[in-house]
Amino acid sequence: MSKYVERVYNHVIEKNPAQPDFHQAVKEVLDSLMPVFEKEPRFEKYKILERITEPERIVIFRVPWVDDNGEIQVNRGMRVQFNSAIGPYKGGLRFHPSVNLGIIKFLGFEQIFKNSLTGLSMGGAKGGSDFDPKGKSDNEVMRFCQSLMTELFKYVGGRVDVPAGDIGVGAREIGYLFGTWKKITQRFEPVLTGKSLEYGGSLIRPEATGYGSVYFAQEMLKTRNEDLKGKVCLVSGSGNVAQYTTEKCIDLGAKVVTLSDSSGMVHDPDGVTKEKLEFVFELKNVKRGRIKEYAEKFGVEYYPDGQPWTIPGEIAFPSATQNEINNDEAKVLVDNGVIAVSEGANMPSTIEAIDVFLENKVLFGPGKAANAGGVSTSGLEMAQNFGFESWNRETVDDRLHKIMINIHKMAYDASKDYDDPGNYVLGANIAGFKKVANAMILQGHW
Ligand code: NDP
Ligand code: 2IT
Repeated sequence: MSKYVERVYNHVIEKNPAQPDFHQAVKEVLDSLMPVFEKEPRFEKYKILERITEPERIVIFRVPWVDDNGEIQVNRGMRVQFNSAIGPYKGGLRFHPSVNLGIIKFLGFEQIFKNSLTGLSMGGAKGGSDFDPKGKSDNEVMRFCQSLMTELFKYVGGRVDVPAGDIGVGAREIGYLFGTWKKITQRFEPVLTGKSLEYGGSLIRPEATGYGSVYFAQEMLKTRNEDLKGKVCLVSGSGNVAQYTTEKCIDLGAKVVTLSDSSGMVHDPDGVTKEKLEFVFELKNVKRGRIKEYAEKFGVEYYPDGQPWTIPGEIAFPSATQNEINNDEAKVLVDNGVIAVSEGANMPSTIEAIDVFLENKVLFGPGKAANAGGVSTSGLEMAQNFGFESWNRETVDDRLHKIMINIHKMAYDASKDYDDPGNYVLGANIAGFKKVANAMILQGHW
C-alpha cells in the first residue's frame, strides 16, 4: 500500500470499529486507487480520501410499529448520505434482520462510485432497517413503512435524496413509503424510484439490475470473442436481481442451472425455462415461499444450505448478498472452468475470492459496474418523472443497454490506462472515483 492509502485506511479502521463490511469495501477501492495518487498528487493535497470515506450525514432513528396481535415492535431505521458531489443522494433501502450501520455504510460507499459510473447525476447513499419482512402480513409491512417514513421524510426529496429498493424492499414497500411521504409533505415528486407504473414508475426498472448484469457479462465476453449462447450459468438468489438475470440469460440462449435463497440451492441440470421462471416469479413475488418448492415442483435436486458455486458452470452471476463467494468457492469455480463472473449483488465476492478470479484471468465484473443497471434505470425513472413523460419499454431498455456498454468501456479504458487491461476492479474504481474527486475539488473544501 502507498503511504497515503495506508494512513487513510488505518484511520478508517480506527474511527469505524466493528464495521468489517465497510472496511472491506473501502480497502477494495483504496487498493485500486494507489496508482492514481502516484500520477495525480493533487488528490492527496485536497485530502480527497479522508473526505470521501467520511459520510456527509448519517441519521439513525427508532421505528416503532404495531403488529397484527396489537403488540408494539421496535426496529432501527437509518440513512447514510455519503456523497453529494455529483448529484442528489441516491441509493436503495434494505430491510433485513442483518442490517447494521457497517453494512449500510459499505453499501453507501459503493454507491458513490457506481452512480458516478452511470454517467447520470446521482450522489451516493444507502439506508435500511433490521426489520424482517419475512412472515409479516401486508398490513404489518404497511404500518412499518409508514412509521419509518414519518421520520425519514425529513431527509429525503426528489432533489435531495431519492431512495429505492434493495434486499427486502420491492414495489410493495416503495408504494407504502411513497404514499406516506406524499401524505406528510403534500407533494408529488420523484422522492423514490422503483415505483409501480400507475404512479410514475418506469418500465424496465424491475428488470434493470438483472438485465444490466447480463449486458455487462456480454461486453466482457466480447473482449474474448465469446458470447452467452449455450453457456451454462450459475445464478444465486431468487429475488429481483436473480429473476431478471435468469430471464435475460434464457433470452440470449444461455442455460441457467441454479437458483438459491437463504435456506438452500436448487440444481436444475436441464436449465430453467421461461415456464419454470414463471413459477419462480409467482413463488417469490406473490406467495413469498421458499426455493425448495421449485425442486419439489420440477423434480430436481435441492441442497439445504447449499450454494451454486459447487456446480460446474461457465458464467457465475452472484445475485443474493455480500460475501457469498469466498476464497475456496472461487477456487472451485475456477477448477470447474468458470470464464466470467458478473456481480449482480453488492460485494458478493470476498477480497480473497476476487484475487483468485483475477490471478486466473477470469473476466470479473465487480458489482459497482456490473449491477449499476438498477440505479441507472432509477435515474431514467427520475428523468421521466421530472419531464412528466413515460417512455416505452424499448426506449428504456435501449438506454439501459447503452449505459451498460458505456460503463464497460469506461472501466476497460481506465484499466488499460493504468497498465492492467481487463482488470475491471481497477478500472471501475478509478473511473468512478475520478469524476467524484474532481467534482469535490471544484466545489471547495467541504
Ligand atoms: P431480494 O430481496 O429481491 O432478493 C434477495 C435474494 O437473496 C433472496 O433470494 C434472498 O433469500 C437472498 N439472500 C438475501 N440475503 C441473504 C443472505 N444473508 N444469505 C443468503 N441469501 C440471501 O433482493 P435483490 O434481488 O434486490 O438484491 C440482491 C442483491 O443485489 C443485493 O446484494 C442487493 O444489494 C443487490 N442489488 C440490488 C439492486 C436492485 O435494484 N434491487 C441493484 C443493485 C444491486 P431469502 O429470500 O431467503 O432471504
Ligand atoms: O444497490 C443498488 O444500486 C440498488 N439497490 C439500487 C439503487 C437505486 O437507487 O435504484
